Amino acid sequence: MGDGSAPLPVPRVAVVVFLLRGRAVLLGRRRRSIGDSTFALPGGHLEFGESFEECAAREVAEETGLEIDEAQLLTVTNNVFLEEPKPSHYVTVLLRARLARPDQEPETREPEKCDGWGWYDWGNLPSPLFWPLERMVRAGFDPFPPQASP
Ligand code: 8DG
Ligand code: MG
Ligand code: MG
Repeated sequence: MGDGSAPLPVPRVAVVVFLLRGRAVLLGRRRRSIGDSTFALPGGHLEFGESFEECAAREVAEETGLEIDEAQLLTVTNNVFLEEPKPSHYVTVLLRARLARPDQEPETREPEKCDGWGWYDWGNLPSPLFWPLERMVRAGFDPFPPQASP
């Protein structure tokens, strides 16, 4: 800029993960200015040079201590948060993954950012959901792989 004014805001890339266990997903109650006290997926900002899968594994490990496996790209959403004190815009990349070790339990590694993690049945999700997730659920989005026919 060079004129002393604040830099113009730009869109950022977020990577978030539907971590699946049976018919449940991992959600945590946010402690952030954006979406405070709503239930959201683990995830965060894509760092320079990372693949989506690397970012997913890093963010899940940083936030929950869990190791993920079989990460797969699902979809991307455009999320504009204009009502926030600091307006922001995220292009959010969503992946699904499984636990590398199915007996592993989540830890609250960033208690200043999240109250704690829990497994929630897809048919009985907690409320309120973080609105980008709420919007996907309302639209009928299903993060589970198609069932193999018997
Ligand atoms: P970092 O410093 O660890 O990189 O970031 P973070 O503190 O973990 O960021 P975050 O807020 O958890 O995630 C970045 C953005 O991703 C968030 O502000 C908005 C967007 N986002 C969605 N949906 C979801 C979601 O379900 N969970 C999370 N965590 N972020 C989401 O659009
Ligand atoms: Mg993070
Ligand atoms: Mg996060």
